[in-house]
Amino acid sequence: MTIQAGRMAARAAALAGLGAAAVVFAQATVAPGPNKLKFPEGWNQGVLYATVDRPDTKQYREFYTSPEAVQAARAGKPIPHGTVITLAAYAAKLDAEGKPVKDANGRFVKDKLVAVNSMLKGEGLGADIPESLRNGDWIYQSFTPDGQVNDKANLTACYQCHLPFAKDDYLTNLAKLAGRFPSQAQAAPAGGANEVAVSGFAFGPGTLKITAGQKVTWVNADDTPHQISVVGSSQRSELMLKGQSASLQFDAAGNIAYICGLHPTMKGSIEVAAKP
Ligand code: HEC
Ligand SMILES: [Cu+2]
Repeated sequence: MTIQAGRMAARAAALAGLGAAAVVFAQATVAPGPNKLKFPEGWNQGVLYATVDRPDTKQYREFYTSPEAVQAARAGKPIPHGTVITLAAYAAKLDAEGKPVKDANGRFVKDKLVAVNSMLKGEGLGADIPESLRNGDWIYQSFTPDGQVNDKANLTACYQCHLPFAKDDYLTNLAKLAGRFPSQAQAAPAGGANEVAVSGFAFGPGTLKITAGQKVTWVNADDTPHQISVVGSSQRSELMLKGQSASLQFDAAGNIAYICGLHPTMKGSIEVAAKP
């Protein structure tokens, strides 16, 4: 295999891992390397408005932005042009067994900074982005902890993954920026029939048994959004923010494998029995 072919195969594999959404937009790409989003010096002096534990990648993440962006979101106004939002990804501190250590509140403890991922909103910035990937006026960049552009980052994937959040100005956590997240109490799954809890980046139960024609409802208890994406099919649920639920109906008997459209390492299945 030539180097070029090898690279393309690796890229195809990386895209495939993203699930069905990625496949639809696989033609258009965004060139890696430097762009108009420069390293946001002093990013950690902005407003820390959210943190997320990521059991799937054993990371702890912090979201930072400007006070102006927070004010706008709280007032229900559009995020102002010139806003940079930065996601700092840290390795989570691990115990002797390699499991993330938890603090008194049950949250991950941060270890080394591994990446600084930013998005910038600016008048007309989206013009450089292929239309099928465009996230309004936003552009994305990934930096190493020392502030260098990460040339290996798959910037196309940034646009693909954030695209479904278009109605929230492409932010996965606009609700959190606006300070209107549902309380923990509302997020608890009701435990009804054919219900799957999404909690700690896992599906419970991992395998659910239903009868053809029935609906399955997922309830997200995590701080981070999730989405159900059926493997080998275009069937996907709505995005679920914390406390939200989404349903899918399965009409044919068989074994259904599904993943989270945003976190493809999250896997679950449904055994659909034929109607008696
Ligand atoms: C696999 C899907 C996926 C990809 C690829 C992705 N993101 Fe995200 N992004 C998310 C999710 C989900 C969150 C919410 C936090 C979390 O779960 O880690 C998020 C959060 C963010 C945030 C915080 C603001 C917000 O509310 O959304 C920034 C900034 C961000 N991502 C930048 C990037 C950049 C830059 C890239 C590309 C280098 C990228 N993302 C690639 C899914 C993705
Ligand atoms: Cu998920």
